[in-house]
Amino acid sequence: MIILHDEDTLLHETVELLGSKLIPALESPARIKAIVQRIKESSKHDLRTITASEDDRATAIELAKATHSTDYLDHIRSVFKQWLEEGLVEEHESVLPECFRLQNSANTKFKPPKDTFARAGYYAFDMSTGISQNSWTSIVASANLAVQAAHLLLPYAGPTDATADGTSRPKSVLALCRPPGHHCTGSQAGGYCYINNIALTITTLRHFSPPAKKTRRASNPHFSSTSKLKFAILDLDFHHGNGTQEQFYNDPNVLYVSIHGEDEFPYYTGGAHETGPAAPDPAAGMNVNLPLATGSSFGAYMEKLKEALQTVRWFTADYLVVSLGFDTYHLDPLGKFDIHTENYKVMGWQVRSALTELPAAILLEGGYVIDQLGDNLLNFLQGWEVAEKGLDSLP
Ligand code: Q9C
Ligand code: ZN
Repeated sequence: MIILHDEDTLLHETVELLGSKLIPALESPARIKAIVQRIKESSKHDLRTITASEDDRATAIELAKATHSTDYLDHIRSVFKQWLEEGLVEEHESVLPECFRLQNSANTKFKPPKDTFARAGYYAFDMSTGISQNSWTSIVASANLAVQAAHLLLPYAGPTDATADGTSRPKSVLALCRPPGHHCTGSQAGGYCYINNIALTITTLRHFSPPAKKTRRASNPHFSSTSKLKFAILDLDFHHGNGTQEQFYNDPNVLYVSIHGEDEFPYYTGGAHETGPAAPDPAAGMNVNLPLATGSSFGAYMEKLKEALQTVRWFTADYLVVSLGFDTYHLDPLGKFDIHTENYKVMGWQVRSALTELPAAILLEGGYVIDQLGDNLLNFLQGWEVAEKGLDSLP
C-alpha cells in the first residue's frame, strides 16, 4: 500500500477537557510516530514521507474553501498569534473556547464576536479542539495528505506534468492524516478536527478529474463542478462523522455510510433516522447511519459492516473514501466496542473484498491506544491487500 505521511503533522500539540480534567489531548503526535515506526519495521508498505511545499499548502487551503468558510480558516490560522499578542495565552499554551454560539429568539443570525477571546467559541463546538503555536502547520499538512491521496488515484496526473504518469495509478492509498477531519463543520472545529480531510479528497478528485482539467487551472481553482462523479464514504471511526454527514447531506452524488457508537460523541447526530432530505429530493436516502450499541462484539460489528457494504455496492460509486479510526479497539479510552487487533484483518478484508474495483483513499481519523495503533493498522491493511489481490481467504 502507498502510505502518505508528512512530519509536519507531528507539530500540533494541545490540551482538551476530558471529564472534569484539562489534560494533554489524547489526539497526540505519538499516535503518528507509533504508526510510522511499525510501518517501517514491517517493511511491507510503500511509505512516502512528503513535505507540503508553500504551493501545496496554498492549494490545499483553496480547495478547503469548498467545505469551510474563509473567515473560519482565517480564524484557525491566526487565532493563536492574536491571543499571544493580546496576552491571552502563553507560547506553550493553547487557545480554548469559552462560550459557544447561543441560540436565541432575538438574533436568528450568528456573527463572530468582535472580541478576540470570545471568537474562539464562535468557531468551535467543543473543548477537545485546542489551537497551539504550530497547529495550523499540522492542519494544512494533514489536509495536503488528503489532496495528494486524491492525486494518486486520478486517472492521469493533476496539476503538474512532472507527476503525469497514467500507468502508475494505484488502486488504494492511505494518508496518515493528523489532525483528523470528520467532526469539524463548515465553520466550527470539534472532536480534534479542523479541516474535513474526507471532503477535501472528494473536492480534489472532482476538481482535477480529466474532463474538468482542460478548463481549470490549479492556480485558480473554482468549484462550480458539473462533474457527475459519484463518491461513497465509509466512516469506520468509533464516532459519528457529523462534519462529513453535514457536508454531503444534500448531495445526491455522495453517499455517506457510518458505523459508530450509539449515543456517543458528538451526541447530537448519528441517528438512523438521519437519511438525507425527504424524497423526491435526489439526495434522499444517501445518508446511512448505522449506530451500534456500546459494548458490541466484533460479530455484531460485522453484521453492521455487511449492511454498510451492501449499501455502498448498490450506490455504484466511482471512488471510495474511507474514514478509518482505530478507536473501535476494545482498550480505547474513547471507544466502547469489543474489537481486537486480529479482528482488523477481517475488517480490512471484508471491506475490500466487497468493493475490490473501486479506487480507494483511506484517511486516518481517530484511535488512541498508542502502542496498538500500528499493529491494528497493519492488520487492517493486510486484510485489505489480500482482498485486493483477489485471494479468497486470509493467510
Ligand atoms: N467523553 C475522533 O476520534 N471528546 N474524535 C470526547 C468523550 C472528543 C473524537 C469525550 C472525542 C473526539 C476523530
Ligand atoms: Zn473517533
